[in-house]
Amino acid sequence: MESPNLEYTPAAFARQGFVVLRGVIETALVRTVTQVVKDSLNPLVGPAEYEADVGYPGAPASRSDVGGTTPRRLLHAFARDDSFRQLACHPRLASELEKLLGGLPMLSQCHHNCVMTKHPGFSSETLWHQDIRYWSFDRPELISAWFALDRETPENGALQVIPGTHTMDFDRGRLDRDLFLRPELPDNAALIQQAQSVVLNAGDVLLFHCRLFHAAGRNTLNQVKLSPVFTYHREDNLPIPGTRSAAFPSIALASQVGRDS
Ligand SMILES: O=C(O)CCC(=O)C(=O)O
Repeated sequence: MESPNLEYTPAAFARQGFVVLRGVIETALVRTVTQVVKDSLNPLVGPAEYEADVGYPGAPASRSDVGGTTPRRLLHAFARDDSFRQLACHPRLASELEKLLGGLPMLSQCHHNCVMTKHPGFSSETLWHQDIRYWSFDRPELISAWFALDRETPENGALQVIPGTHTMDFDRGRLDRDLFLRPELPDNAALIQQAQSVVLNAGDVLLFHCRLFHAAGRNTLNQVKLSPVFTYHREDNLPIPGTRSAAFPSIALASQVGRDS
């Protein structure tokens, strides 16, 4: 796996399905969010999802097993604290999203809207998938923002991506029961060979398309990795009524400008 070309341009996003905005989140905000997350882990402030709940490779088999209460995601991040709202509605991010989506960005409170907490010892592996597989919108045109609060590398389970897969069509047979890529199929194996690990530093933001295949390994280091993640759609790309994607209202980023200043 090589390091990707991380230069940011809208053309690079259209081609690769991801880009990294380098160093856009101020150090003070990174520190504040990190502290809020750490305070929310011990004691745990719910709602949270546990490693044992997802059943991914490497996860404890149940909540009563050793490591079974390891949190995997702190849910409903946007409503938790002003610092998350500052992160999710960061003006630089808002302006880049507006360019990439081609219109006013809205934050979905139904998807991601969480802090991924990858703990040493009990974190699990996430297999190759497209986020859109369980989401229901008018069009599959959403972008997620993955915020690095510290360095993210393959050793602590950084995200891996397969460039260009957001524009490809996949027959149902290439995916397993849970809509993960079947790595044993030669076509899929060839695609996975092209994967890149996205190395991030504190303050970087990875933007990736909801159809981009991505995966992540376990955290093999001795420090927890904390990564807030939010998802955005254009104001005219709406969740389908009655689906999980419509369970909570989306937030217009423009409505949040200046709110915390
Ligand atoms: O294991 C990870 O950090 C990746 C999580 C992920 O890709 C997802 O939740 O969609």
